[in-house]
Amino acid sequence: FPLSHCHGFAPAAQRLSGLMAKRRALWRKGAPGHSLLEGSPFHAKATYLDFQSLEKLHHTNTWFLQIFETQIYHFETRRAKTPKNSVDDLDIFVECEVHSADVGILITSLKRVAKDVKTSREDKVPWFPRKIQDLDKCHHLITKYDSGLDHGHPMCHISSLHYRGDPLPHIEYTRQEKATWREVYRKLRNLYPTHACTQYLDAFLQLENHCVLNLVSLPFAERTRFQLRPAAGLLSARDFLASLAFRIFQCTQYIRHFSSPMHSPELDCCHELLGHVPMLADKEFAQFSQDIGLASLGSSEEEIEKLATLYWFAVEFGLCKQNGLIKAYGAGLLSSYGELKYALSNKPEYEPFDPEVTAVHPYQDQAFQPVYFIAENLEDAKVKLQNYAMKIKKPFALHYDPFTSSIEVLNTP
Ligand code: HBI
Ligand code: FE
Repeated sequence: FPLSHCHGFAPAAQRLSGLMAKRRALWRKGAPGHSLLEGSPFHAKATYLDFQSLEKLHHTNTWFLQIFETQIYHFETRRAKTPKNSVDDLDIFVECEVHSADVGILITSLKRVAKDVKTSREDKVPWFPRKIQDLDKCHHLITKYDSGLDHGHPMCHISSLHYRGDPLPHIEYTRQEKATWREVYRKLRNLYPTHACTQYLDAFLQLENHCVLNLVSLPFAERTRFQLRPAAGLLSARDFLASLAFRIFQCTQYIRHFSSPMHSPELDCCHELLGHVPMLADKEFAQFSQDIGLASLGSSEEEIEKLATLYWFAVEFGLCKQNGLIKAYGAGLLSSYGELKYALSNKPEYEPFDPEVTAVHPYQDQAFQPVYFIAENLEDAKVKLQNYAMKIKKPFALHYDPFTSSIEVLNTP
């Protein structure tokens, strides 16, 4: 993959296309196995991929186009040469141009579908946003809008890409969608006094008093200055966590399908507004969320995975002690009637929130969690997370400047 935008570097770009022509010729001669080309200063790479079947080829092809808005210059396949492969195995050769910010994600995603991907890039620090405007590049979706969906499907409402400063997409919810929201809201609201933590209740009541769960910026401005930004769906963990570093929460706007108001396979704005928003208006919790975000910047894939797991067990499914009782602060619980009741019943297992342990605990996204992690209180969770984050190895230190909403990088090598 000859990657990166070549900002005005024509001679180097030519050199690169020369290299690619050679690489292509070699490939046509049937060079075996995998190979890699690193073309500094563009981190250009060429790699041969062996895929199991045509199905994967099809999947990969559309996947490239959708996720990376990729410009593909060349796409060529051949039957795999290795004798042990079945007749269906293919080698694929792709030349494409991707923004350098996307290279790391591209490689990680390739590793999910290809047998063997070699790259020297992992040793380097992955790209991360330094200014709030850079979040315009943090929009990689994991779930994709499928154009085959019928027009009544909630995801048909998704806004296309949003850029900082754009007006918020205005959504005219249908009567059916409003009815869904009302049902979810009423049912859950009954549980909050007994099941939600005080921080949640406090912010929830303030939001209700403003009578505007769709105009949430007001209490936010007074409390934590968290901002919501429209997102088209489930984003990559790296992108999603990076925005938290800037106190920005990427928020979906569509509402779950009316056929199952109490359960949604995808995240939707019932989950965001009833689960996340009130908690983001709490000072300690806002700092906790931002700290996970800051810890993710420039971190390895492995570390991102752990932070995403911490996010899962704390921000989505966290419980905390309060006046001798256990209460919920996780958004996944506070937006799910069934699981909120279950989590505070005597059925699940409880363990104390300890980032080292919690970050590597396997989690469940298809059913109720078999185990929940309990924080002593939100401040304690925040301090424990800060200690955990300090141990993540990075060749630099980061500092967030709230006045300019930007990241200062210290001791860059
Ligand atoms: N994307 N839009 C969006 N909303 C989330 O809550 C979200 C996400 N991507 C990943 C994610 N949450 C978590 O599961 C962690 O991986 C960070
Ligand atoms: Fe969530």
